[in-house]
This record gives sequence, structure tokens and C-alpha cells, in this order.
Amino acid sequence: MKLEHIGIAVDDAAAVAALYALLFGHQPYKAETVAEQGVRTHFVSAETAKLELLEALGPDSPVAKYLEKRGPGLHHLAFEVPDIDAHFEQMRALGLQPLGSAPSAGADGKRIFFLHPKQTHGVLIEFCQSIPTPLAPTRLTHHGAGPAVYELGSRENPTLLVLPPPGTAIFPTLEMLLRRLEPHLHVLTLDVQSGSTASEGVAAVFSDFAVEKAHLLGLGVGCAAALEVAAQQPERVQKLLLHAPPPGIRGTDRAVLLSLNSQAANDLSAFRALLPNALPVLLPADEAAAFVPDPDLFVPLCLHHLSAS
Ligand code: CMX
Repeated sequence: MKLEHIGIAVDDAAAVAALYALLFGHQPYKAETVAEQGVRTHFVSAETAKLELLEALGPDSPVAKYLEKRGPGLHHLAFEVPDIDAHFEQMRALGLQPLGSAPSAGADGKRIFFLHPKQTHGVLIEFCQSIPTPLAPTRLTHHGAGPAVYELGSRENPTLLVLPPPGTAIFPTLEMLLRRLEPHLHVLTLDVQSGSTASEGVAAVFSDFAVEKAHLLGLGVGCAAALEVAAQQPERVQKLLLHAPPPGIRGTDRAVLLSLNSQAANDLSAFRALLPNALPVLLPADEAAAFVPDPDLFVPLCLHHLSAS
């Protein structure tokens, strides 16, 4: 079971956010009102921990009661479970009494329930399950039919431009990956559709989202688009990550060949010559790897490569 987040009751979200930015180097990457829980949430990444700042929406909010009785501070620990309904029943079978008659909607696309701190030696425990909620694209309408762009995370974080295979809708596994990257990065996912090239799409994203430079992540066939962009706009590409490039993928006129065999190192040195300002990183994957990697393995690896100089 994974610790999903730590809830912290706050009476001044802006002051806490400013202090945490100093301590952890990150501004909140998302704020959300959860009327059903009587709270407004602000999510902050502290690298290995996700912190949920909780503001009371009104005097009846459980957070208002908490602040009144105990003052600001640690409020709850939330653990992710694979099946929240089954877990709810399991708690009952153990003789515990989860709050509410069933799991309910929480922040950050989750279904949640709590165990009362009286039952758990003074610690309010939440269980949660992420429920895929379709991402809404921001279409670049003034570029004609244009590519679809999905934006997640704070614009104050470094930008990661994700290039999946053209025409890829954001299906649940990809969405899960993007949401796991969201606390750490400003994530723009570009779905290049027919009628425009990757370079055109990326140029539109750079201008529409006022992005000067970005890391690129090619996924599967999307590696071809990432290579094309990196070759054409090297000054705007910081690091280039390629996951599961199909064998034999080639750059444009400069014929970059990347494969997953022992030739990869040679191929990458050729690529470095082509892209002196970028640091290409070929993430390990076997030939049969799905183009969307396992977030548990991929996200730490990706963050490690992106933070290395
Ligand atoms: N941690 C530890 N103890 C807590 C607590 C907390 N978060 N909240 C309340 N308590 C303690 C109180 O101090 C009090 O202890 P004493 O009797 O020793 O004084 C006792 O629990 C009862 O407190 P209360 O003020 O009478 O509160 P209630 O029993 O009415 O409600 C609780 C407590 C946990 C049921 C209520 O706060 C609740 O339903 N919380 C879950 C909902 C919630 O917090 N939602 C926001 C989360 C949003 C998200 O993550 O998505």
C-alpha cells in the first residue's frame, strides 16, 4: 500500500505555500475546491511526498472544526488502495467503522473514505483510489484544426513536452502517467493529428503556452516526432527522453537511428553531435515494451534524468 499524500490543515494557505516553496522548492501545482468535503485543497510536491494543504470552506467544514480545536498542522495520512469499495468492506469485516455509508468523491480525481482517529490511535486515516477522469484538451484553435494539447501541473515548474504516437487519445494508463508527473513538472501533452507535422505542433505549443525551452519525452512512435523537433529546434530542447522507440526509427535528413540494442550508445553519440545543447537519454525498455511505461518505474527514473545536469 502506498502513502498517497499527507493532509495538512492550514489557516493561511498562501503563507504555508510560500514557506513550503522555500523549504521544498515547489509552489502548489494544483488547487481544487471539493464542496462535498467542505475544503479547498492545494497540492505541493515535496519530491518523495505529496502534501495536501486543506483550507476550510466554511464553519461547518471538518477542517474548520479541526483548526478551532487543534490549530493548523498535520491532519491525515492517505493511502492508495487498488479497490476502494472492497477496502471499505474489508475495514468493516475487521470490525472498524469507516466514516460514511460508502466511499465518496475526494480531491485529485479520487474516491475516498476515512477511519475516525478515535479508532486509529489519534491519526485520521484516509484510503483512496484514483479514478481516471478524462483530461480535457486545450485545442490550439487559432492554428486551424490544430493539434490537441493537454496541460497539467504548474507553469512555474520546468516544462516537459510529451509526444505520444500521433492520434493517441489520452487513455487511462497514459493519463495515470501524466498525473504522476504533474506534481513535479509542467506537463504538456501534444497529440499531433493528421494535417500537421510535429514541428508545427510544437512550435504552436511553444508560442501558445509561452514556453521558451522544454524537455521532450517521446513515447513509442512519438519518438520520431521528438527527434524531428529536437533536430529542427535544438536550442529549445533541454533534455530528450525516448521511451520504447520502435526499432529502425530514423531522424529526417540526418538519419538518426536509435535502437534498444548495444548499438544504442553509438547511436546516441551520433545524436549528441547533432544536438549539442540537448542531453538525449534513452530509457531502458525491451523491444516489446508498451509505449506507455509503468508509472511506478518510469516517474522516478524520468525525474532522476531530468534533474541530473
Ligand atoms: N486528526 C486527529 N484527531 C482528530 C482529527 C484529525 N484530523 N479531527 C478530529 N480529531 C479529534 C478531535 O480532536 C477530537 O478529540 P477529543 O475528543 O480528544 O477532543 C475528536 O477527534 C473528535 O473531534 P470532533 O471535532 O468532535 O470531530 P468529529 O468527531 O465530529 O469529526 C472527523 C472528526 C475525523 C470524523 C471529521 O473531521 C471528518 O469527517 N473528517 C473527514 C473528512 C475530511 O477531513 N475531509 C477533508 C479531506 C479532503 C481530501 O483529502 O480529499
